[in-house]
Amino acid sequence: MKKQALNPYLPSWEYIPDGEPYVFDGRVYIYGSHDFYNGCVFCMGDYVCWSAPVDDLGNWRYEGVIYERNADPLNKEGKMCLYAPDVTVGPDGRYYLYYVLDKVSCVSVAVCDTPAGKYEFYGYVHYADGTKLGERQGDEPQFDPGVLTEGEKTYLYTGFCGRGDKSRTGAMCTVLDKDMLTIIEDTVFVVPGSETSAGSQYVGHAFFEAPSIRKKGDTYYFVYSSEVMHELCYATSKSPNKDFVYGGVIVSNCDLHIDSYKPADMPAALGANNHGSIIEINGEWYIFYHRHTNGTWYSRQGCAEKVTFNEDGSIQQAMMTSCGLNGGPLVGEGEYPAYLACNLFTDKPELYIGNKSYPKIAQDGRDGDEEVGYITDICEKTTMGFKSFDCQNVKKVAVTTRGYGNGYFEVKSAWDGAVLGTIAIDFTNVWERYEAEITIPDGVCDIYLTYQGGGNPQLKSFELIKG
Ligand code: FUB
Repeated sequence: MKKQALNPYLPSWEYIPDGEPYVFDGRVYIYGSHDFYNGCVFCMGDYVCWSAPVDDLGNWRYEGVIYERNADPLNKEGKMCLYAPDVTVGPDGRYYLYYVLDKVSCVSVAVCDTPAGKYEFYGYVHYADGTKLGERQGDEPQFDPGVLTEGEKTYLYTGFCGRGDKSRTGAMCTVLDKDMLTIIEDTVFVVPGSETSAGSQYVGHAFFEAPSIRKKGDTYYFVYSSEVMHELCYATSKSPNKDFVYGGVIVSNCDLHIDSYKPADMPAALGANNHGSIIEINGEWYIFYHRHTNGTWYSRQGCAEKVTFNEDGSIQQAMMTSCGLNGGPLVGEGEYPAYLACNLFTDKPELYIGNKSYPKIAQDGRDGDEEVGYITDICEKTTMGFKSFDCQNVKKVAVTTRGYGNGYFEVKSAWDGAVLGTIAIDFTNVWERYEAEITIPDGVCDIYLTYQGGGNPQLKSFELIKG
């Protein structure tokens, strides 16, 4: 049985940000960092991998740990974190994993014969004389490698440019030999950072981090996180390491700039840093990115949305949804977990996550406990949006809540739309289900719940019930 694909696409207790998707032998593999639920910093875990059949994107399989953090000779004690990796297939047909540890400036490489087997440490990217890239006088520190192999050359894209840091120039590209380690073309800068973007087309969207590269037809798409962090932007070129032209925003993890259902400058989810890439799966293109949970920057989860290319190759910004890889709306019947909320805001929308008392997605237990996520710290006028559902003859809606909440949920099909009905809830220390007769209009429809009342209830799920 095919499962519906959801956002986030992995189980809600898994925290894999910085996702780089690739299709190998009929399966989509996702390579990313590994955050912890309640982690105190980014990337506290070993690299793990998940995969799904290209024609069943709701059916993800855990491939296990593919690389342990202390496998790198520089990190024998495991005190450094494995930051965002990328994978490429070398000219020898083997899979090469590129990454940078959080406290060093060089690029490490590991290798494996299969996409998701046990990767083994292989070496550091270096100049012909053996000096590591990032350690030669004048080198800028290496960060967030993105890789593309063409023939015997591998293009390595790196960089991190904080606002105000004049020591950083922009995103870099360095060409490696067929051994996947030795530099054969020196580093060039391909996209400016905020300190070098003045007067360029990149102003306001200068390179921050998360370089990633894909090729579509004869065009290279350079995907990166911009200086505002929550957005993934792109630039295009006919060449892998020069002449990139700014394209636009592909996705923002707070849906900024999207003006179809809200004002463009209104954040509709809690944003923060972002990292991912585009990929073609079964003839459709998607953007993979991550969202933020638990009121912190350190518990990020992978999401994906379909992307639309215009005739000229430009990309339309994708809206955040609850059903990204599903290829269409979710079935408008049955119980859906609240952690699928793609919109979450109060009457004072916040752009960046971090306010501990703001509503958020959380889970019970500790990292690794397979506890399904829910929304906590709901306060008066909290709105939770779920997109989209194919509804026919829905006559009742139920919610399951717990906690100190004494009020009601308004049910709507637009966050600022007419109230279709209300569901009253009460204080409870266990999950309790409440239902009301509410007709949802037939057709493809979004579900919005707005809480009105006192206290701070938690929402486990909602249910669409046919008449
Ligand atoms: O995951 C750790 C760091 O956060 C990555 O290396 C960056 O791209 C950002 O997502």
